[in-house]
Amino acid sequence: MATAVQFVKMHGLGNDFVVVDCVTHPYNVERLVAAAPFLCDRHFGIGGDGLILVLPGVQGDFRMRIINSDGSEPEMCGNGIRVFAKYLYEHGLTRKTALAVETLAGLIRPELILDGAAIAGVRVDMGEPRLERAEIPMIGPPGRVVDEPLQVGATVYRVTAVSMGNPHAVIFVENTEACPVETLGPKIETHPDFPRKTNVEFAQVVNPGAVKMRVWERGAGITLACGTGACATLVAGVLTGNTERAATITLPGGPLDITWSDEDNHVYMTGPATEVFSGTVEIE
Ligand code: ZDP
Repeated sequence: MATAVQFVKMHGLGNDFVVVDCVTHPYNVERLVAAAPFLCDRHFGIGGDGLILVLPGVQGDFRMRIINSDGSEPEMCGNGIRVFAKYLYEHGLTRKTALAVETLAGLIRPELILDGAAIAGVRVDMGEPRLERAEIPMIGPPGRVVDEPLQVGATVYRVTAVSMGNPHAVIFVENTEACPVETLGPKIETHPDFPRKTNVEFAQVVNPGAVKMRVWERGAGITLACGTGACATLVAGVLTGNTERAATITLPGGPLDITWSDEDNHVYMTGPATEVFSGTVEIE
């Protein structure tokens, strides 16, 4: 029996999501999860890089689940958590401007930046980056993976691996425009050294406070922005001596400000979140 599902279409810098509120509506969550590839399909469905489910929290105020457009479930989503916080506030699910949100990467803390009644942006405490190889996860001996050679076909790339809850392989390049993201991205995503696959960031250092980055996302392909990827890029920039601890990471969809605090070791991300339209869709 088909079910009518209300959704809101939102994005963070063009990284776009179908948002479904399972707090307000008693939808069958597993049926929604199974419908993610259809809902995210740009021709046969609504279209999105992922599906975000708004769920009640137990340890936190709410719980976020994110499903990639291919149906896989990542641990975290940086642009998604900003969108999630905006949704909760503007749709009346909370009056709090500082929230604790449960994710598969632990409690993540977004804070709304208000300009009068409007949300000017969202600042997120993304927690500590995980740098041990086994935490990425990546196959090999103990230690960090910083500027390490990775054989891909006939070519060796130098990668720095960072987990922001989800895995990232950051490669510094001379020019992101010249990068074959659509062909190289999937080869690194599925490289056997990454048992849970990986997101892949191609980063160009403009100066120690400014980086240009293009991304190939695990389970979603090329997207206009990746919040966890921007955080991973800044951390990789610090580990390789390429950047300061605070930098603007400019993605095809626009800039994110990222800071890796030397006080609490947490990564902080600031950027926008936008609602575009809402509607009703039928799922099986
Ligand atoms: O780790 C993954 O499988 C990603 N595709 C999840 C989504 C990450 C995202 N782009 C972000 O902003 O962090 C949404």
